[in-house]
Amino acid sequence: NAAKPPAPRVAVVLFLLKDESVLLGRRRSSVGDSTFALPGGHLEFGESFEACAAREVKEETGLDIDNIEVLKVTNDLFHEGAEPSHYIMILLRAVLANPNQLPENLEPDKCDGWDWYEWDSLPRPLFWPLEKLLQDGFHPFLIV
Ligand code: 8DG
Ligand code: MG
Ligand code: MG
Repeated sequence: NAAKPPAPRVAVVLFLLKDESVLLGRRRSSVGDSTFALPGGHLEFGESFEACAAREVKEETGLDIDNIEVLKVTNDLFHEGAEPSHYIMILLRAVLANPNQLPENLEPDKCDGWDWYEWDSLPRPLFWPLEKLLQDGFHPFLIV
């Protein structure tokens, strides 16, 4: 059997908004290691974008979300891992179902910990696809 040729994958990435802040965690990964990134992960077979965002943020932080909306799609190539990877990125936003719920670091092998960061003073370095979106003027709070 020949090895499967590489194929694009679908990633679902969430801007979880609270007041003027977004939830970010520092990645532990061969791709984007030590950079600040959004919660998210891979779309599973048969899953909606909204269900995937809710599942990934629950698995990674324990948080429950509401008002889930798709904002944008990007197409990104990553060259920094052992093998190149290609992602179709679905960007969503949501708010906390319960504003008093606190994030937990449920996958400490993949993240140093989650916290809220004000949009106007985000930590650096950001994971580069996120930095690229910001450079392009993307603003998750202002989209109607
Ligand atoms: P899974 O096994 O739980 O499905 O996947 P994961 O381990 O949670 O995957 P991930 O690396 O968190 O997300 C999948 C891909 O999404 C990642 O390799 C690259 C892409 N991605 C971006 N920007 C961001 C971002 O800000 N956060 C996250 N988590 N992924 C992002 O391009
Ligand atoms: Mg995940
Ligand atoms: Mg993830």
